Amino acid sequence: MKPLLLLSLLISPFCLLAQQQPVLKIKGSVKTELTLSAADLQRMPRATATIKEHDGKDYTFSGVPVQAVLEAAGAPVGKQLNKATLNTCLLIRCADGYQVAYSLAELDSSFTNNVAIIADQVNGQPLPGNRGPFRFIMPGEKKLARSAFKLEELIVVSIKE
Ligand SMILES: Nc1nc2c(c(=O)[nH]1)N[C@H]1C(S)=C(S)[C@@H](COP(=O)(O)O)O[C@H]1N2
Ligand SMILES: [Mo]
Repeated sequence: MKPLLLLSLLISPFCLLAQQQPVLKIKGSVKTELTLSAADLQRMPRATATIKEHDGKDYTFSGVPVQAVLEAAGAPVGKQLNKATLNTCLLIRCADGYQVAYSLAELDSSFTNNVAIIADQVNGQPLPGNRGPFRFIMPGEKKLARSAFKLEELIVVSIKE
């Protein structure tokens, strides 16, 4: 076999790995860990959320309600968020190392009218590369700091002192 052919055969699995589609992982204290691709998110329930960015303009994001993702993973939602489970938190980890936390009650429609979403579009377009492919959008906050972009992992953590 020619050395060049042999080399390309050897490295092709690694090229395939490098080309893999971006995914969002939901892990930690869940019944079922999930790895969601952009296509998976398109098939789930959808919602919109509008936030004002630092340029002072409103931007309407669309994506999947965070609660729907948590429910799909078997994390406590709705009536399951009770005295026994209200210490459950969501840690968000981003590709640039940024991390922020919410308590699950902040993300649940039985506690708040602010519907947080995993956004994959803004004003009808895919998120720009330096902000995508997925961004956590939390409407109704005075600061944008918890609307984390470049999402990689949502980790459900039950905290107790
Ligand atoms: N992944 C990631 N998301 C992030 C940040 C970050 O550094 N990394 N910064 C946060 C902060 S502090 C703000 S104010 C908003 C808006 O960031 P911008 O000022 O770059 O528009 O994004 C939030 N999301
Ligand atoms: Mo910020």
